[in-house]
Amino acid sequence: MADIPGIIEGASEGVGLGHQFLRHVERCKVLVHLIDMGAMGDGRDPLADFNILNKELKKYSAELAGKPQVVAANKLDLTEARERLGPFTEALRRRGIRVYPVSCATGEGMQVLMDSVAEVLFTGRTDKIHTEAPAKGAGKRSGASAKKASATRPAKKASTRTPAARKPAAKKGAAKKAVAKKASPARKSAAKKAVAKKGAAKKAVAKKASVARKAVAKKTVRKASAKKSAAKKSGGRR
Ligand SMILES: Nc1nc2c(ncn2[C@@H]2O[C@H](COP(=O)(O)OP(=O)(O)OP(=O)(O)O)[C@@H](O)[C@H]2O)c(=O)[nH]1
Ligand SMILES: [Mg+2]
Repeated sequence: MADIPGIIEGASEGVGLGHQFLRHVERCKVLVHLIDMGAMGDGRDPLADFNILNKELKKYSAELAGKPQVVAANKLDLTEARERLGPFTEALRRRGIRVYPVSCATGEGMQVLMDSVAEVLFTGRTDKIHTEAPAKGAGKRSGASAKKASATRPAKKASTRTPAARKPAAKKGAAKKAVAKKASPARKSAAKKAVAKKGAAKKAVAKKASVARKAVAKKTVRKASAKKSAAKKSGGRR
């Protein structure tokens, strides 16, 4: 843990202590900005202080400026500090940054602040230090809540199971049936032809068989009559 002096405008150009002391926090995982809400005079304003702080931080190191930041609005025991809290909190809320109101003098808000710092430090989760910033052109719905809503929306894959998505499949089935219907008369006539062919062939075979049978019968009749006449001839000689 490192406590460093407040950064003032022009620190990157060497104003005041400069910004080289920032190297002491390069190994820190989380940055806690202690904003003086009661600072008076010289046009001091908490939001302006916060903006200068981040501008100088970025000028020193983008990596350092990209670390999780916890913003504590201090000196809330002072009336003027309390008056500034509303606009400051709202301005940062619009940027998706949560403000922790505290008073180092009274200890007010200190536990909540420390819990959030601990969560970022030990788990890496930053949800507690962010607010639901309004999404660009999304009306009243905030960015984070819009994200949540999209997370609850069913996945594309699931949407294909809706009745509307099922319609094309039903159409496909109907089309298949229509094709089958169209094809069936042709198929039927072909089958009829095949049956007729089979019948004709059977008839032809039967005809051949009957002709052959008749010929055999004729032959036997002829043979029998020849035998008879031969017997007659031999009987007359005796
Ligand atoms: N009323 C009030 N005064 C406070 C509070 N916290 C700090 N102070 C006073 O603010 C002045 C500055 O306090 P420091 O702790 O030196 O502030 P700092 O941010 O460390 O300042 P630098 O290290 O110079 O950047 C001191 O007089 C403190 O007593 C607070 O919560 N309420
Ligand atoms: Mg100090």
